[in-house]
Amino acid sequence: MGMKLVVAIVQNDDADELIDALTSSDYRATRLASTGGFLRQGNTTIIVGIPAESVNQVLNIVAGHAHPHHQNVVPNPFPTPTTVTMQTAKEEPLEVQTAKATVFVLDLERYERI
Ligand code: 2BA
Repeated sequence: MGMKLVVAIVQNDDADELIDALTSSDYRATRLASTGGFLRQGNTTIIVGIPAESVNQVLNIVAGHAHPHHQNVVPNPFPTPTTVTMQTAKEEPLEVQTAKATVFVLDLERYERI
């Protein structure tokens, strides 16, 4: 069976626990510092190369060790074109509820440890 690359974007606060859970289940994972395009705040991207039959187990681990994040976004007093669209007419804080994780599953053409 083929290989897959799971790319999971999670909140920074969830990353340690998730990495621990993946490595203790014998998955190799890489943690990348990343920044959300909407909030412009740090998040963590975790990539995991796995056999295709392990995808469901890895997604279950991600779901079990990541949490939705709730936040009120205070409008930027020096808005860029993107943040302008986040503001209401009265510039009230915008309520944002993230998912536990945003996950992409990609076909992996080749996986080697040389
Ligand atoms: P951000 O882009 O900073 O987005 C953080 C949260 O803001 C999102 O949570 C969503 O609740 C809200 N949000 C994002 N874009 C929005 C918009 N145009 N209008 C209203 N609300 C919006 P999540 O959806 O859970 O996403 C969390 C992070 O996952 C994102 O951080 C981004 O870094 C990544 N992400 C989500 N969807 C993605 C995609 N299709 N492609 C690449 N990265 C993605």
